[in-house]
Amino acid sequence: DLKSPANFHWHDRDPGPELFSHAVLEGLGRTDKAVPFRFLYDKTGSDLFEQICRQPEYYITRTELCLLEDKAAEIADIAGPSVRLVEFGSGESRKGRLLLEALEDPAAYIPVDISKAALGAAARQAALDYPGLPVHAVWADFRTGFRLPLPDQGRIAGFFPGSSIGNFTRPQARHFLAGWRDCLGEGGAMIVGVDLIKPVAELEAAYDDRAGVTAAFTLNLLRRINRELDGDFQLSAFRHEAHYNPSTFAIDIHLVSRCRQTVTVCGQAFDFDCGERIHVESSHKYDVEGFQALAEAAGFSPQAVWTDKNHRFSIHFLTV
Ligand code: AVJ
Repeated sequence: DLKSPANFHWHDRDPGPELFSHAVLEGLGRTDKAVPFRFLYDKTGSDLFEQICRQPEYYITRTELCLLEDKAAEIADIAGPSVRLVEFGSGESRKGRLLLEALEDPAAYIPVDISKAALGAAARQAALDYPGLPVHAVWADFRTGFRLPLPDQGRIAGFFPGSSIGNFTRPQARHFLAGWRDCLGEGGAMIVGVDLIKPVAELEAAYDDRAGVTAAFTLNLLRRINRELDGDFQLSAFRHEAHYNPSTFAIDIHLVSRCRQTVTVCGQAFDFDCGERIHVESSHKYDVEGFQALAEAAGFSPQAVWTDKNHRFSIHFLTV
């Protein structure tokens, strides 16, 4: 293992490999086949996701980064001094570090991610670059609750960038926020990046880029099942599909079987009709008022909101 600086701490909350086989066998056994989105993010999946973020059609990452750069001082001003910053889905920690740079005297940085490789590298680098700042890397699935390793001083600000909250349905998002509201306690804050509702063509292009990176990202799930669960998926027999559902305000991503076929995973057989789909991810979109109403239903008060001039993306500052 790499030698770590003294201000670096590692916390292992991984749910473990048994859950992958259980989720896949259970999910493929259903009439509406589905695999939870968290399993898209193995090492290859996380690398592909970083590549998605650089595709011209995928406006989310660059729009949010610009907005953060623009507004970091205002965000830091509302947050106040000595904040303990908890970043959910920290990835390369680019966005968290933007905020850390702006915050007055941050008391701790607590990146949380399900990709062990990305988390380890990014958190260790942050610890090296900010030697006075305690960095607590938490390897966990933030959908499920987990104990936060918290040094005991300062306001807690949860930071949930990238519209990762869009992976949840609206009731799940409310439940997630309500759970953290209780965990943050009085004075706690939540800074949430939320993708905005926009014309369908723009949304669908963002989830089906011309270079095929998003398709490769989705199909990587089958490669992972083949490798880790002794599966025999033929990747060429499935295709990536991303459609906007106007009744749920969500992009729904599926793997679609190109033919009638039987696939084996962990010695169990699963039949697919031609055109039968596996749901792998959804990305819910909000308008500003809709997200504020959801936050209020979860026990937060909306303090401030910023959007870019093209109204593609929003950053909300919520307090307990
Ligand atoms: C990580 C949930 C923010 O929904 O935009 C992007 C995931 N999947 N392209 C999103 C994703 C395919 C992404 N989030």
